[in-house]
Amino acid sequence: MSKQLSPSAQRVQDVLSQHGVMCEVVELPQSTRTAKEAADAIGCGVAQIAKSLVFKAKHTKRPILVIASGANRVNENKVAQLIGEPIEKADADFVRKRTGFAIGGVAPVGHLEEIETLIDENLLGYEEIWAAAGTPHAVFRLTPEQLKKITGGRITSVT
Ligand code: 5CA
Repeated sequence: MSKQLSPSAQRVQDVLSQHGVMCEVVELPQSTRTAKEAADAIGCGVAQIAKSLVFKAKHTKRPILVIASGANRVNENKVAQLIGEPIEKADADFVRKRTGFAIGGVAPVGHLEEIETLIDENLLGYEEIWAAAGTPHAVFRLTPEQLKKITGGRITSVT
């Protein structure tokens, strides 16, 4: 029998189930707070970590989610071009208020509101990727196709 998930991780698990994807959220004793820590805990390459980064659009103040390969640095100018306005880094408070998750555990789904989402095309180069599941100890494995399906994100170059 699997252990009970913490409330945030369970929220992510519920959303995954609602989408009909067979993904299982796992809570690890090790920290998965950063892409590097998650890769070490899982035993995968850091590039296979789908990190969910929240930015804030400068004019409209809306959140923008960029799901990037853990190996990549997001090019903010490119994201700005794609969404049609400049962006800035979101602070911890903004991230929590708009997604419902704390930094280090932001999942690609299960946010408090619908968030425009861009997906790093480099993630499509892997059969299996891993994403955060609501806490800095929770992750789940999925395919790039499943990531596209559950987020409705636009696959594009963000680096
Ligand atoms: N759980 C892992 C992936 S499985 C994870 O969340 N990794 S991450 O890279 O997406 O999350 C860490 C990210 O949070 C950093 O890349 C950074 O963009 C952001 N971050 C870290 N500290 C802060 C901070 N003080 N303010 C705003 N953003 C931050």
